[in-house]
Amino acid sequence: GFSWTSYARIDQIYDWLIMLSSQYPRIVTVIEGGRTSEGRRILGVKLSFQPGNERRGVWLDSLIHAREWIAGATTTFILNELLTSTDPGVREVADNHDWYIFPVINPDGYEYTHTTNRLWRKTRKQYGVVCYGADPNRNWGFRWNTGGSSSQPCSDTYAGPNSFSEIETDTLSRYLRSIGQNIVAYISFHSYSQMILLPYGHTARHLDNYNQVRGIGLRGAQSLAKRYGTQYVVGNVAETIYVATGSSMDWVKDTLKVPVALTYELRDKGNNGFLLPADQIIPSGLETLDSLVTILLQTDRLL
Ligand code: 0X9
Ligand code: ZN
Repeated sequence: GFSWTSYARIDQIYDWLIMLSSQYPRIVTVIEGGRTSEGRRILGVKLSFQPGNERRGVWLDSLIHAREWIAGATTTFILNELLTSTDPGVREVADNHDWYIFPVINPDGYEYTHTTNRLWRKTRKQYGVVCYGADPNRNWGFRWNTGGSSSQPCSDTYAGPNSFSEIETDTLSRYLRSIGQNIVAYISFHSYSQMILLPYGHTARHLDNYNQVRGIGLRGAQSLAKRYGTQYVVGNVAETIYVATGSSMDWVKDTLKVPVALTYELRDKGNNGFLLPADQIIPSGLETLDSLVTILLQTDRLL
């Protein structure tokens, strides 16, 4: 069975998603959101607790960066809570939205971190003789390769030869376009640093509805800290960590005009880094869900 006491492999995660769709046939639908260069599917689920009644959509994704294992485990934890929790806040946000949840959007890279190189970050498409992979969070077509990315194929932040050169980002962006008009919150989970990051990555300027979304993010960070005292910093990508272009969040914010687009950098702050012990999956999941509930209640109020 599936548990949150260890990190699951890609096949276990996909089997679990398929199992959920048979256990909750009226609520859970398995979706193929895209494909990979090694021929895998990018599987996710759509949850609708009011089938037939369209609700505003919330998108969650993780493991665009292969080594950030806590991000995928947190996403599956939250998915499970949305289906099973009896907490009134969780139930309110669960029941009142349609959910698009993709725990592993770089499955080739994720499998490679289990078989060969625990610290692999990128996709697995071959570039030239010796290099593999582009950074799928530098490959999207908004301000592509204009800062904080590399043109060297062996670099960990290789932007790719052109935007959407990766099958993963190309196919997933098409799927996102197809449902985009319904999405009110796009949330991408990464690790590590304990931050809630806001668009954009190319400039430290506070664009679009920055002030509103920052207020929502701060409320989220407050809720998160209440459970165990874990501190998160909230702010624009370029001013809070570094300039970075071609991210999924920035493309979604600009192209789909999603009101709330956020990138979480989950636990920890470098003590374990990407190698976060599995006994932190459940605490990280609980505190992150606390913040997500607050963020979505605030988002609903904003619209
Ligand atoms: O560099 C990244 O892609 C993210 N940090 S990580 O350590 N997980 O690799 C931050 C992404 C920030 N998002 C934008 N550039 N919009
Ligand atoms: Zn990342």
